[in-house]
Amino acid sequence: MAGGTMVQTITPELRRWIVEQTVAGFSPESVLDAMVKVGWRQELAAAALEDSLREHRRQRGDGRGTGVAPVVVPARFQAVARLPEISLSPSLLCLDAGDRQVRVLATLSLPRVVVLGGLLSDEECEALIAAARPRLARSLTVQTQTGGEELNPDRTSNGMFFTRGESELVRRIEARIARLVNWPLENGEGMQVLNYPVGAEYKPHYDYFDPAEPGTPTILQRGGQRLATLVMYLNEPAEGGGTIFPDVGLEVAPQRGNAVFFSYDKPSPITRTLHGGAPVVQGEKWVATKWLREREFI
Ligand code: PD2
Ligand code: ZN
Repeated sequence: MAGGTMVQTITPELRRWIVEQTVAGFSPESVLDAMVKVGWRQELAAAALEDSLREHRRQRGDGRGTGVAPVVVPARFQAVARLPEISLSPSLLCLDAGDRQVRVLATLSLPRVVVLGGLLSDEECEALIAAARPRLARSLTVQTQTGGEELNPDRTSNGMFFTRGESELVRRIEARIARLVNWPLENGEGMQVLNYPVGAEYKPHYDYFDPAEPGTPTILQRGGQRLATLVMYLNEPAEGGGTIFPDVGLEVAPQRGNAVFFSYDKPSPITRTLHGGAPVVQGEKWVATKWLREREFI
């Protein structure tokens, strides 16, 4: 099978193989997985699978009694039609975020990452910390088994959530973000503030909700999948505390007022958006995170 930039064609041999695997009892999902592992682009693999099985059913009559189940493309292979994105033209140097000019410090295409300079002023960073500090509690993460919340040993920070639009400061920052990432303000979760003391970290994880987890359908009722994340640095730890993307060896420095944006068009590791907060070695770290959903987050 072809991989990389080679043209990938659906040969009669491939069709036969797909049908054989399926008749042998392998699920459509495992057949897709096998194809993706040897280099097939997932969209093409899904199309080949669907097409081959449709043709097989047609040849066998109405499809009844052939042992071939209808193909449903798994959620984690389905890319969304539209994503939050930062428009990088006409100038990389200066993005118009409405009430503020923001700089682009670096971009990466896979994973899609944009590092931003000067998204927040020093005063805004201080004000966010001051408003969050009295409301901090040990961070919980969404429990994908049930859709509830739980203490997570991989996340040793303290955190809180602002409600969307809860103060003038929060509204101002939310409007700036919505404009910058071209995404409706209503599709954003309330901003989360995290505080990491010395030794605290956030082990590598994905921010999307795993479609295979039983609690995910419940979580998705509130606005659908997460599609993008914006982590804003509110202070500067004296040592450590970068945001890391282990799949690509990228580390973003936690510089006050700067931010890292990344997006994921499907809930799959294929997006390469595995990321974490490196341990704080000296000092403390404060960040604000904005997650962007498919639809209005209620
Ligand atoms: O604080 C960070 O650098 C960080 C790293 C990974 C934050 C998040 N994830 C998050 O809030 O999702
Ligand atoms: Zn994260």
